[in-house]
Amino acid sequence: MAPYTLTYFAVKGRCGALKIMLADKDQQLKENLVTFEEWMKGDLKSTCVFGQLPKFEDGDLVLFQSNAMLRHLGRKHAAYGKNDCEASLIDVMNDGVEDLRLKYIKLIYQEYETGKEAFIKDLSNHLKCFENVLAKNKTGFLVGDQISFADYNLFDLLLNLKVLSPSCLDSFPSLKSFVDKISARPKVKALLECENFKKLPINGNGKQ
Ligand code: GTB
Repeated sequence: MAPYTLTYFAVKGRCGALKIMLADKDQQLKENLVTFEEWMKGDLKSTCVFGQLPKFEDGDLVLFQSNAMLRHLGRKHAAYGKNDCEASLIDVMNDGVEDLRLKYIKLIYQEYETGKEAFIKDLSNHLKCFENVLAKNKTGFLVGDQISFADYNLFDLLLNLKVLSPSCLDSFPSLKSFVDKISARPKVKALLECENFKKLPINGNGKQ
């Protein structure tokens, strides 16, 4: 039996990073796909702490909030640094990824037609911050010398941003190499090439 269960819509959305991390760490995931029709009935929503999905189960432990799920799995699968200071620096990086993801989500769900050009124009300012961190650390990871949940989260977001703006990493060599290296990790590569994963839309409204 898979030790982990994820209940979510049939999109990559807020669970791309989690799926990439679990694949890379050779962990099985059971997925309960929820249709929007089923969600609209409200029964499942009423059981979710914040009225939203994803929901993640690890045995009897039930989690909501995608970043809490990443942290939980980071703790369990050696992807949360080697000591408390590294863990805190990983939190800093993950909060930075979340800030950029929220801007991306706002663009996708609220202002795609009117805001896309301005978003892409401003994107370099955000990417530059991650570029600087990677260039300074030199290990290929955001913090320390081992992969963390913040790396998986940044990687997943960069894949989405490349779909939105294919040239967005062109002036960022460290980010480009970061994406290339994580994409080439054998289990990540296998997931990215797997039809079930590939066919999932990035977002719930068809925009990307
Ligand atoms: N902070 C939370 C987290 O990180 O987990 C945010 C979770 C969240 O935004 N959940 C959205 C949700 O449950 C789904 S992700 N929305 C339903 C509701 O609020 O009632 C975005 C999304 C929206 C729609 C679809 N869709 O239609 O397929 C898929 C994904």
